[in-house]
Amino acid sequence: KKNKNWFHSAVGYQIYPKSFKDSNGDGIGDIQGIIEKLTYLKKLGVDFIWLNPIYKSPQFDGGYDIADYYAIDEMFGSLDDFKILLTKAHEVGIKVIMDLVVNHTSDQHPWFLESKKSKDNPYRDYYLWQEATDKKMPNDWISFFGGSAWTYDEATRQAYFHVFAKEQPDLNWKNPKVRAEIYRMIRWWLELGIDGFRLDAISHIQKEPWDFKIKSWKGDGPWQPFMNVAGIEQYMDDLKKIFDEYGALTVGEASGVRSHQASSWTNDSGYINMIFELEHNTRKPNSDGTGSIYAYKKVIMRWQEDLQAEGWNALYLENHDQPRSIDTFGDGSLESAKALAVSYMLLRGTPFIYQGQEFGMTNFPFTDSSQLRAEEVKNHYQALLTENLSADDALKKVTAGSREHARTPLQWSLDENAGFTTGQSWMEINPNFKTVNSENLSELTELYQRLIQLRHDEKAISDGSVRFHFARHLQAFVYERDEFLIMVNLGTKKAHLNFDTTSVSTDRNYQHILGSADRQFQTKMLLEAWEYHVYQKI
Ligand code: ISL
Ligand code: CA
Repeated sequence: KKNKNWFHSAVGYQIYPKSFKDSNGDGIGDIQGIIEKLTYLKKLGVDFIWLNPIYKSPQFDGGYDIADYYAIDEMFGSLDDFKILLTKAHEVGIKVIMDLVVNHTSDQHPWFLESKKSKDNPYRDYYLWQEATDKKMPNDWISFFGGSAWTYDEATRQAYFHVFAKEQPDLNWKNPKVRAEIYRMIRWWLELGIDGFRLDAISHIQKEPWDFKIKSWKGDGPWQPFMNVAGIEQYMDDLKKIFDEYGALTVGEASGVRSHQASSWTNDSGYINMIFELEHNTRKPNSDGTGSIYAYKKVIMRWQEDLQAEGWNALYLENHDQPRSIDTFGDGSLESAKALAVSYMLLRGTPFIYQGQEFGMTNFPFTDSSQLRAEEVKNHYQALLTENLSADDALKKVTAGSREHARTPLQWSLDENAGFTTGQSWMEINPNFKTVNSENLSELTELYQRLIQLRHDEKAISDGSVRFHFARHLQAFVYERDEFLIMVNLGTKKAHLNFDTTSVSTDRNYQHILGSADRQFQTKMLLEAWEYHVYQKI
């Protein structure tokens, strides 16, 4: 009988299919490309892959604008290709989870095309329409991508609601027909044999009444009317029942679910298995796009502690919405990438590796706006130009901290086009691929392999407790997982650590499991830039 908590020792790998591997030379990554790389993934040791959306989509927002929930977009292949991927992945023991995007659809989805037709169309209430004029929207709420959360429709003289782009109208979850459609679709994919879902923007499906007044325009303030709003429980309960029926693996992207609330979302009776915190990267980026290690560390510690008694974290450094961690939290060096890997891979939770992170892919050196691909980034750039910023300054501003950095094609090898495609890549390949590629920087990959192995083999790492030390140190990240002691210097300044001041029992023997240098444990440690160690008490 399979262990319900198998994911405690598992590691996930996130694939952004468009940029993973192109199999047919059209310059766009595809399902057959993923199939080609299954041996690579198996060798890395990951237990499951999460695919960013591959459904039929106009691709206004990287596939997060779905026009048909039951079809694979042609650019990625066919449903048959997908079935082959499932079979072959399962053959080598890799599970497959898909993105579940049900807060909104594309404005090209047949439901919305119908809905737009008239006020009495049977699909009108699939979306959120309200009386408006071209000058006055139903309220002053704003969207995540900037501007009003409403778009006025001249033909029917009403406006529809969208928390993201106007090309992504929000579904009306209050409508039981909508829920029935979504639940049917979820079952359909689970019946097909997928192993679970990453729940996109799930905390936004419930909204406050339209007359709700936004109390603060700072921080998360503007999003309060649609972030984890009371009433979401009934929908999450429905979803949980379906997931449980199939034993589906579920990871929630649920911004607005605070660390102290996340345990009830992810404990044994919670809606989902695990949750991504979105705080470590939305908080604080410095003006040059780099992040602050201390802010990162504090967020991680709080989430670890708040979910310690019950609940489960999904751990990650990178995803398709964030720049590359080697440049945000590291200093671009291989050493920094290694230290970062050790800092999070052994925490309590299920770690995810984002494609290319395992061999140190970096941010892209943007020089021209023609290199931009994401529509909302292009729009932002145009808006800055109209505000009289120079082209250079506008480009700098929109690319600092931009998700575009994560979406450049994977750098497999020294071959032409980095081995990603034999054709013209849909997005420019990072010119550093001759040094940064999966063959050249296997040293970092080997470290990931060892860390994955530790998660698989050691009960203390998969299920043990976590305890932090030197909590107020600005850059040293030190924690115990039962008999394991992990210490990482996440910075270039030397870090002095005196373990006599901690509860770490220094009279025990420590075996050096891995490290950036060969160094025995001492009660006083001096860690050089990016130095890391893992010790095990014997
Ligand atoms: O923006 C947020 C918080 O500041 C998040 O709440 C938001 O839910 C998150 O950015 C959503 O991201 C996901 O959904 C988007 C898509 O563009 C992203 O790529 C995806 O990860 C819309 O579907
Ligand atoms: Ca292709």
